[in-house]
Amino acid sequence: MVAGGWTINGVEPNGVPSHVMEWIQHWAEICQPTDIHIMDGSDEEDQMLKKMMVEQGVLIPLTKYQNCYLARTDPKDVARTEARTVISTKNKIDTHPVTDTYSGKLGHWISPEDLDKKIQSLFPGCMNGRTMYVIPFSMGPVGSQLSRIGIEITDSAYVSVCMRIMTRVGRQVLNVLGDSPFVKGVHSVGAPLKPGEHSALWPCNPDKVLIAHKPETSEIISFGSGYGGNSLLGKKCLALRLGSSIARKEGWLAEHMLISGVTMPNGQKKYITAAFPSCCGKTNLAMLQPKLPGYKVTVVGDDIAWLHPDENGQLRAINPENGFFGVAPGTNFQSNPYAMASIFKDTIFSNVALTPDGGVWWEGMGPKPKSCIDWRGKPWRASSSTPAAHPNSRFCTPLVNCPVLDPAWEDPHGVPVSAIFFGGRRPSGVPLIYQAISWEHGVFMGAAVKSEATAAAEFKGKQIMHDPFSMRPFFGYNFGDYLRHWLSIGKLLKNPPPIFMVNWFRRGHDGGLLWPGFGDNIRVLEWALNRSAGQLPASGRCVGWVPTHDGLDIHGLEESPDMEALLATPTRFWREEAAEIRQYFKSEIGDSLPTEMWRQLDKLDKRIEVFSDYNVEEDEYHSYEPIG
Ligand code: GTP
Ligand code: SPV
Ligand code: MN
Repeated sequence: MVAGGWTINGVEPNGVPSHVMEWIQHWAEICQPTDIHIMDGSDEEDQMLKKMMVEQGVLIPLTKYQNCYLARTDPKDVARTEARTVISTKNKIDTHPVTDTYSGKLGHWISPEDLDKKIQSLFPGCMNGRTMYVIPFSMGPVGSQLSRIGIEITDSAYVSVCMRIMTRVGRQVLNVLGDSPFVKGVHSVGAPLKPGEHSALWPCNPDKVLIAHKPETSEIISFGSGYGGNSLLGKKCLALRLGSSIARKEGWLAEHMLISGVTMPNGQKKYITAAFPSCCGKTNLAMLQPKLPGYKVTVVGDDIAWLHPDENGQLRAINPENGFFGVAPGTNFQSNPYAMASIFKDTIFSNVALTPDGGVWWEGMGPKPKSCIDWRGKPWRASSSTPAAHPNSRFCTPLVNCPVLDPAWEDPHGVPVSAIFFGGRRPSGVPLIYQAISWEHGVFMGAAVKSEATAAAEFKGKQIMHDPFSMRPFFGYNFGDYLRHWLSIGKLLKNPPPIFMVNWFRRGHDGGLLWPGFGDNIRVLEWALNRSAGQLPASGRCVGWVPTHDGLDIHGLEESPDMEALLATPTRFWREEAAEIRQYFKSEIGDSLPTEMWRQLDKLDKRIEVFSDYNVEEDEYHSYEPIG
């Protein structure tokens, strides 16, 4: 009934392993919550928590839909806070590839001593006046060899109900855990209450945010933010930051990737994975409705992939998650019909607009409502100059809602991977698609990914930033070692999957997008899968293999795309790009960079000169003016 004086759900915590109880008690003594609730994951519990939050005004029921709610965050707590996200290792070099000219761009390091000091200054009494929820969760199917168990302590009921969507939560997880170790996650919104004091609708502590990871002890400490990526600790914190570090030790990969099945008109099915930076199209590609006849795409995951080489040298992927935490703006019945078919039941929306009929709206969803309540809770009119929904507003939806969920989405052994994609938002210079010449070249391509900044993290403007492997915000260890690990995984694979780079975001002279994107991206996947099967010729260029001028099926497109502009590899652009990558490698990765990456860069330099007659589009680069 009690743990160190705390009532637990008012009942005996039967079946909670003693090492878990000791850990809960340890943190309860520090955080001083009013009471403790160990989540059982049941529907009744879910409804109880939602009802409570509705009464408190934290959740707004969306009467137009079934079991859907809206949460509005504090305007200062709308995205991941990369500058306050840290990795703590004994030695700095285990976190960040360069220590002498440390920039923190590839992982913010903090010493264990300094982290302890911060924790001691932030956590004592931080849950005063609040309930401490204890969430046992499994990343990956409960009981699978490839899954990992974590327990999150949090003082946010919102986090508890979202974790139940995004992960597998409940007593069955504790049963599987037994007396084994688990990943320990501690989260507080950092807003204790004095007796009689009322909580803000979205309690948080933006000035004191800290998202810390201790890979050496499998611990996560998160303070001050309730935003998804900062507070749902199974997702980026466990599945990517700690996950990548665990994966390195155990010989697999934890990646910021979607996983999808593509069934071709001949009935053959291939699985692909794709890494695009945050807010660059994973959810959309993962469940695309193909605009080419005879194709079908089914989704295994839209954000995170755990990739294991199996005993036959085949790369296999599982999605450790149980839900979608997807970007709302831009989602509509044309761009992503299967997302639209998924999100109007059992969903928690954050920072979207509320329509008068109890529904939601966001920019790019469809016709503007005449009026609504915007994401800040203020009246909004179609003539308003500010967006009604925050650009990083999201839907949090169970995977099982998706009508094109792949039948193997919970296969404990994972699905076989036939092709790997990288991509980003590149307004100029980077072709719609190209193929790496080798696994090593593909690893280089991943290392050199750049993309326009988006609203998913707190950055200003549309600067083009390095985001290697789309993992810059999520590396759990030294990026040089990460590259070495990728190179070594290639050696374990019998037929390493071909690696491609895609770019849906190239712009023409008028500043408009050259490629329709979304469902038409199947045309690009088709080319890649035919290349993987060795069934298509391609044109060798400086970047790698590029489709021949008629290589892509563009029949049936409303407007004929300018394929020459989409596939051009302007020499001048690539000279500057290669020089810039060299500079980046030198300053940000330094001596940690595997020599193979320098070799790949030298080869790129050579190819740029050999293929320099492909410079017809040279002035494209200079005429581009970023729009918006
Ligand atoms: P995270 O959840 O942040 O990791 O993002 P994500 O990679 O899953 O991005 P998502 O698919 O949610 O897309 C983000 C934004 O890009 C949305 O506004 C989409 O409408 C837009 N987008 C996605 N695919 C395409 C595309 O093919 N073309 C264009 N023009 N926009 C796209
Ligand atoms: C991303 O930013 O890449 C996301 C959203 O997928 S979050 O989980 O908040 O990181
Ligand atoms: Mn993501």
